[in-house]
Amino acid sequence: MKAPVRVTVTGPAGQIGYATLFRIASGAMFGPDQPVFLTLLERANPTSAAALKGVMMELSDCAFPLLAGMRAVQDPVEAFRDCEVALLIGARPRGPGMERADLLEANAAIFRQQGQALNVAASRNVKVLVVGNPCNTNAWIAMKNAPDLDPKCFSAMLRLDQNRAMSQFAEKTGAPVASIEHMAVWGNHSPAMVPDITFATVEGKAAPSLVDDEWVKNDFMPTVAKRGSAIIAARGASSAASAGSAAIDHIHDWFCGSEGRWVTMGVPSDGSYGVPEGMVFGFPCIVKEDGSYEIVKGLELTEDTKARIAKNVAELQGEQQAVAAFIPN
Ligand code: NAX
Repeated sequence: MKAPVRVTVTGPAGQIGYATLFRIASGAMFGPDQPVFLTLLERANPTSAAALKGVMMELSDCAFPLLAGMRAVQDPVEAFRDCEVALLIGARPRGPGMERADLLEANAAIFRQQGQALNVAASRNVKVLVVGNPCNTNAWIAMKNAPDLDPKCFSAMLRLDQNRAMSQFAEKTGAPVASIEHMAVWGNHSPAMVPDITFATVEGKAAPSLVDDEWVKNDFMPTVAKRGSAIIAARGASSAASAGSAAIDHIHDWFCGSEGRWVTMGVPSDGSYGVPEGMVFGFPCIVKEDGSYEIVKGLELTEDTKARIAKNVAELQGEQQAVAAFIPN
């Protein structure tokens, strides 16, 4: 039997936590022969603690053969001790009357503390996925506060946006989702994101040849970018199962390799495509079998995509300025 992978999940009592933990423990994230040990970090208040206790009772009741153990920990340093995979889902939601700047600052405080704790305690090869919004900037804050870890340990979740793009395109063309390759989503996990079919293929055929440009600009791109709001309007609650599923996909492919497929990850830029170095940005990536990844390079972007990427860079620079006080010199 392999040694268990040590996974830390924050916000485990929330709705995405609930949609993710059981699938991690069942083997969906690391495969059917890889045990896991779960460490769960919730907010220190009686309601959250009670809800987490219930989640742990249910995890226990599943008798998952791959769940080697679990524990709830309130101190971030202890929670990240030796962890190999960290899912940072817990975040402060926007409350009534809260301005965008207040939201950025409230989350900056959380992700600074968690970055510092990861820096001290996590495995030097830890794979960190930030789901909590604003996820690109939260991942950047955690990364900047963990100077002893390789910046490539940190990522933000844009996989849900890629999955949404693939399924919208599959629906339009009538092709199975599995036949779509090289779908990309560039930028920030915000309505400014850039779903991009330029390089995509469907059953080997060039995607742009299968649909008209007007549909791409006026239907496909806004539908993908605003899907989160459409889910809230329909369900009365934000995406949870699909977000959890995307987190499983993201870590699965980062941990096991993407077998040559493009996967969209929010990762620190290496300066490619005019994105400032270090900015956490959605790029198409290929992950090798050893878990190292590369941004796909040398793509000929359309002028429209370049302009939209520049808009995302400006948006993220604005977010970075708003949280500058949380970044060490
Ligand atoms: P919930 O409010 O249901 O759950 C959040 C949980 O995090 C709560 O249990 C809360 O107590 C806990 N928490 C808050 N601060 C914490 C801290 N400092 N340490 C540990 N736990 C903490 O939200 P949920 O629907 O699960 O969403 C979680 C986050 O994911 C939100 O920020 C949400 O905006 C974001 N999302 C990101 C997506 C993405 O694609 N990147 C898509 C889905 C989702 O919108």
